[in-house]
Amino acid sequence: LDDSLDGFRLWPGRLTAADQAQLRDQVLAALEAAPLYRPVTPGGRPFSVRMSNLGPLGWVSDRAGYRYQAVHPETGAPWPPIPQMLLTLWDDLTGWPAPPDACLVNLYDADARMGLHQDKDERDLTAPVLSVSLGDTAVFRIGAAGGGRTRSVRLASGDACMLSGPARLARHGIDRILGGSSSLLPGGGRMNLTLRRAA
Ligand code: MD3
Ligand code: FE
Repeated sequence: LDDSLDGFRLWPGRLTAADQAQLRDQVLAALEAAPLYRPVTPGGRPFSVRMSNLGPLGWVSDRAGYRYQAVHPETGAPWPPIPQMLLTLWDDLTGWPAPPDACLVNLYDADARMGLHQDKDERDLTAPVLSVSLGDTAVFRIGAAGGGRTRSVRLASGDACMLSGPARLARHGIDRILGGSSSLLPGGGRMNLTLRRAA
């Protein structure tokens, strides 16, 4: 399209079926300690996506705004650790000299969406973001930070994508979930794991 999305890289099928199943099991176990919850926007509107976090810091949204914090907003407990598989994937794909300190877990049912937005709550906006998709395929939309045309990309189970350079501030969102496209997750749906440098 143009060079404003040059830092967008997609690795289709980066995780084997066995790795996807192992990662699913590890994250579902961690969610026992840090349950999925439904955040609200600063305006008070519930997200259609349910969320939790792994790692030293987690992204939260409530009436007070968007921020990173060290504890689960409902239990008050620290977030569980980021699975080693994801830390290794971060090293292998990003080459960034420091590990991620935040992993947002987004869980989409077949009706969930995420509107176009930019990720700007992190301290160092030059650090990449790495996303791993599990379960149902998503129709992902991405466009340049400055606006204009967007393009649609399917994110399927086991895909990884990295946003760096000019793409780090891209506008992006999830238009829809292709319900029933994967049987990886119990009860269906899609899980997205987003690794970041927050602090
Ligand atoms: C492009 N998540 O958590 S993942 C988010 O599928 C988020 O849950 C979506 O947008 C999801 O903020 C999209 C792909 C992704 C993640 C982070 C990005 C794309 C990005 C950061 C900057 C630009
Ligand atoms: Fe985002």
